[in-house]
Amino acid sequence: MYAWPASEVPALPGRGRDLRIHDTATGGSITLDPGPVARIYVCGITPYDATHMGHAATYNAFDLVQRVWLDTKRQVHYVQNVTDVDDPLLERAVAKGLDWTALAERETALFREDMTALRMLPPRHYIGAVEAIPGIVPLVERLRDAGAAYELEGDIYFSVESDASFGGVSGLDAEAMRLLSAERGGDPDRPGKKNPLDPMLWMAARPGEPSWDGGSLGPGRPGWHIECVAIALDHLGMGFDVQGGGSDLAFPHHEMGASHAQVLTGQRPFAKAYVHAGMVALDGEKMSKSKGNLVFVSALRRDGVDPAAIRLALLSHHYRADWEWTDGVLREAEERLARWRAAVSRPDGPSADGLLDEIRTALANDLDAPAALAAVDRWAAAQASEGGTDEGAPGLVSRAVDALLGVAL
Ligand code: 5CA
Ligand code: ZN
Repeated sequence: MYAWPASEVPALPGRGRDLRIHDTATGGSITLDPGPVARIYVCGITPYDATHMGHAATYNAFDLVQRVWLDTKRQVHYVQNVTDVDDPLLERAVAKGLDWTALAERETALFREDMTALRMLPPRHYIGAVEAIPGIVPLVERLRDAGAAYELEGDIYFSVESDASFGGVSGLDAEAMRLLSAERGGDPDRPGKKNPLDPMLWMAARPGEPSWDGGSLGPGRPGWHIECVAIALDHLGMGFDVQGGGSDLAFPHHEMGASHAQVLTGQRPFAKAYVHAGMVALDGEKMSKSKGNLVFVSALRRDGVDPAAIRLALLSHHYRADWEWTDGVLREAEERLARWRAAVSRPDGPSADGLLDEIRTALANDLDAPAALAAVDRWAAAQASEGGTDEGAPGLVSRAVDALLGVAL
């Protein structure tokens, strides 16, 4: 699928620092050493509703990863999927009386518009689950033929016991896994499974639901985790640098994905770092399509809110924090944007060489965007109070804020 247009990334003097980032699997920070081409896979949307602030916050985190790497003069090979067939999408289409493909296309188109407006750099490959099916089927067949998958009433399940390192991504105990599996798309209580946690790899065709040719698996559709594994292996291979998503994906999605890939290839790890963004809440509860407590990027844009202010609102929270969206968060971001724009609109100002270094240092330190904003705030405050004589400074600040934070001043 096509992704969306890239906003220009202005060139900056010098070179950024290598990214040190928190890895869920080890529970600590690691300095990534990606080589000349950094490889990242970020889990994309299930397109049954519009982009909300939680999605936007998660994609903002991984956009910063891409920007930090670009600033180290590396190429970035970024892959993102679209789960354009899955239970929640089919259920929503039935509830709304819509064709499921039309619903998926409409919401994916809106997501592209939101990402473009927020200046999120596009992935190099943007791949739908449906278009990945021909690559998924042989992987499921291989798992089954290797004894790592089994059939239950026509459906094919992955056996978590086939992976000795299962549990290594989330580090959760069996009881916690069971609870989360039931909450997040699994079916731990289905009778006949070898292990309650075993996830579905291939779902046999159900009456009234779409299905595809599954070769020796029979007609059906793919499970969720194998979708991302097939796309990541096809476009990035094993041992890529970062697997990203919100913290609700650590288990089961990223745990199961790592197991599938490790059993398939006999290699470890699937990803060198598993990076998870915190959850954005509204009125005390995680913002989610199923709960319906949502603030949409597109609705704010329609109300005339500047996308740069939305982006600054996202950046004002550390990506790993769980935080609450409020009108106050947006108001503060709008005020900050106005202060910054006033500061860079003057012909000269205080030197910004130190500021560029501060932004780079903050972002390389586990994407500390709030520290980067505080550094720009200090420069803008100095500009407002004393000003300065450096003619290159306002231009350098706008280029740095655009290139590293994705905010156009
Ligand atoms: N299609 C799958 C991933 S393969 C999926 O989880 N889709 S999603 O539309 O439900 O979520 C898309 C991304 O947004 C995921 O990374 C998810 O972790 C993240 N996300 C969802 N809700 C929130 C929230 N309230 N706060 C932060 N991130 C969220
Ligand atoms: Zn995924």
